[in-house]
Amino acid sequence: PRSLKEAVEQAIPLRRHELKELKAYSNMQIDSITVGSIIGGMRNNKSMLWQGTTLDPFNGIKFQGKTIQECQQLLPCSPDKQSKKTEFMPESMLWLLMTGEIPKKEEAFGLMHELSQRGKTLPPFVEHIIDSLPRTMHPMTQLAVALASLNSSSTFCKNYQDGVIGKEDYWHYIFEDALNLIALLPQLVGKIYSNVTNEGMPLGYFNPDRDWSYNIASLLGMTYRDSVNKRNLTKEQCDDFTDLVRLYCGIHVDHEGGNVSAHATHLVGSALSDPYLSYSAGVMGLAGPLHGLAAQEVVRFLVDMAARIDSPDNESQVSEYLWALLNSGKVVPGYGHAVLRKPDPRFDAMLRFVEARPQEFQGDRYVQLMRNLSKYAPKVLTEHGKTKNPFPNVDSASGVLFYHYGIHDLLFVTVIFACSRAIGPLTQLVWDRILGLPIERPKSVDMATLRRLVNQN
Ligand code: AMX
Repeated sequence: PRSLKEAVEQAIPLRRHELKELKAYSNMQIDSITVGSIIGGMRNNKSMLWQGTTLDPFNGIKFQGKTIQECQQLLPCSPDKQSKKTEFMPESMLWLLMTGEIPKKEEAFGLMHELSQRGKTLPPFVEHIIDSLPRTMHPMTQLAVALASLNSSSTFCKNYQDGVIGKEDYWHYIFEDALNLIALLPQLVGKIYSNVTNEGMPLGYFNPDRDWSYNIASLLGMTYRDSVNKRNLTKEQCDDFTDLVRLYCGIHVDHEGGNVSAHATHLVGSALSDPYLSYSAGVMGLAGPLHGLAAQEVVRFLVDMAARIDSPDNESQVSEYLWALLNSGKVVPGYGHAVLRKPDPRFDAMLRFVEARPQEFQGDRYVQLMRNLSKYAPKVLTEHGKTKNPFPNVDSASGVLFYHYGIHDLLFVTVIFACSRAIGPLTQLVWDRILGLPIERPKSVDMATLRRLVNQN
């Protein structure tokens, strides 16, 4: 079977040719910029090239033109899931995003083995750095520090400094670094998690024969065979947890290019900072409460609300809680979106995971509350009248499912998000260099200029 790199190489001539054709139209206007966009977070500006995913306000995300459900039907699952086809491997999604093609089963398995070989051991200096960080430091900060420190092992950085590579070839080294970074995430996350929650004692083992998500689950201590399994989960629950990681990490990879983590990675990478530095910047952005940290905030909010209401079915108490939150000037975490105007299909995919396991989740009042909230909260938010989208977003469901299986350190939910989000922006970074995209440098204007432009019109 082809390696991922061979498949990317096959895809290059066509894409480079398409870009060359587009360059002929460089002066053609396709969009206009409004004052509202300049002072309103650049909403709706079409100003970035992004290949892997597109986002429609009403239909949500498509991965190389495929919906989540199509991906679930088409993308290969891990080798241990062949009899019971469930969640696809994020490795298969990485292949799809990088190449635009659905990988053959053997190609996806080959990539799985390649990643586990690349990610078997954490460089000792990185372990050392993580060990030296205060255990109370937010795990997202620890992850960003660890990723940035890996810059000293960047093959791109080394070869660029040695002056031995030409622009056309940058991508080979960016590809190497990107794959190594993705491969090391299970070990990085496991190390940080065991430091934060288990006094540095490992909670599980890295199994080089298993897939990337299995190793994330294992190092979080949640697999039956390779982990400490402190919570005494049954084998079925452990397997379900691994499937949850596969599903979650498979669909959180990317959300077109303008979101903070993707855009930050792309922007920093445009200065030819290597993938470790670039994605470290992406992780810093993901750690904001209006972006990825909402995943953690949602669980806090559900746990707090559940303690103050009689039952998850009590709509009037839930609404009262939401109004108190809104009246205190806070946002309802897990609701609203900068682009989407319908419930997030990724939220629906997480709900389908719950619905496929009724016995497991029927007694969990937080999960019940999460489901009911998706019916109650849109009414309150609509009446409140501010948000353009009163529906649940991706972060509404995910954290509470991890919480269900025993990830009670809420700060960690966003770190699992960061594992997944590496895949989309790093894929784009490889393509940025294949296509030779330049350093990003939008023009800013001051208020006086803006006022002058307004008066001229
Ligand atoms: N609760 C209360 N108010 C909300 C709201 C929510 N969930 N979502 C939006 N609003 C408010 C905004 O704060 C804004 O108020 P303002 O005019 O006083 O500043 C107004 O509604 C209009 O905002 P908008 O155009 O609908 O949204 P936006 O593009 O400015 O922001 C987002 C989008 C996601 C930051 C916002 O909906 C929000 O803060 N949601 C809660 C946090 C959250 O769930 N974030 C995760 C998003 C997904 C992700 O990136 N992981």
